[in-house]
Amino acid sequence: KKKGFIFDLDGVIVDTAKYHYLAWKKIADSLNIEFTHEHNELLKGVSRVRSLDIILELGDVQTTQEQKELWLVQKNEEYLSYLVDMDESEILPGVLPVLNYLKENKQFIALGSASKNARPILEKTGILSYFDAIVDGNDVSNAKPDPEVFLIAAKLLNTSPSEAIVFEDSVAGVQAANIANMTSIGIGDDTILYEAQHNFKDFTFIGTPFLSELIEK
Ligand code: B16
Ligand code: MG
Repeated sequence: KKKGFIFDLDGVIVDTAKYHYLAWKKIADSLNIEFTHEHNELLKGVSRVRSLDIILELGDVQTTQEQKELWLVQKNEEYLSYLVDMDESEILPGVLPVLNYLKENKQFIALGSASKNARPILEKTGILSYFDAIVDGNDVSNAKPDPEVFLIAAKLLNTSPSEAIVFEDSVAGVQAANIANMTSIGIGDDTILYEAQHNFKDFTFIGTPFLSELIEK
């Protein structure tokens, strides 16, 4: 059988959250807003624009649209500077074997990410060619938990939502997959991602029997 496997990017394929954090931290520091790693959890899977709003809310800062645009550009430039040296060593453990298994078994593979920088990250890490479709922050207007990103991905893969499987590390992403009527697989802490149908701490815990069962189901 041919299923559609949809991967989130940050927190699933690569740990870019640490770079997002450093870049936002610079903006927050300049505004004297306290911004911790715990606060950073609130930004996972959330769009760039919404992330800035969350940080400004933390500091109770009100500002103009023009100023926000400047900070958004500044943040992204800082973020991109951390991606310059990115290579395949940043792919999270267990991801490549799963991608290879799915390819060998002729499954469809898509990316479903909120990031507008998804394509260069896939290129730099050398895995762009695995993906039959890429849906990212440039293609969607509604953020997760809205299922838009995954529905577009399934459509591009020519699979119905019930034949699609989503790997997600964020609560909003798991909810989006569930709303879309797709199989949701949480990657990370199962006490946080308890809404997912299946959960694994990371991809090294996903064996081929589990994958073949998903394919045959
Ligand atoms: P960018 P994902 C998301 O990626 C990140 O989790 C989130 O923290 C970030 O704000 C968002 O991408 C937008 O990223 O600024 O590069 O457009 O988890 O949906 O792959
Ligand atoms: Mg994510």
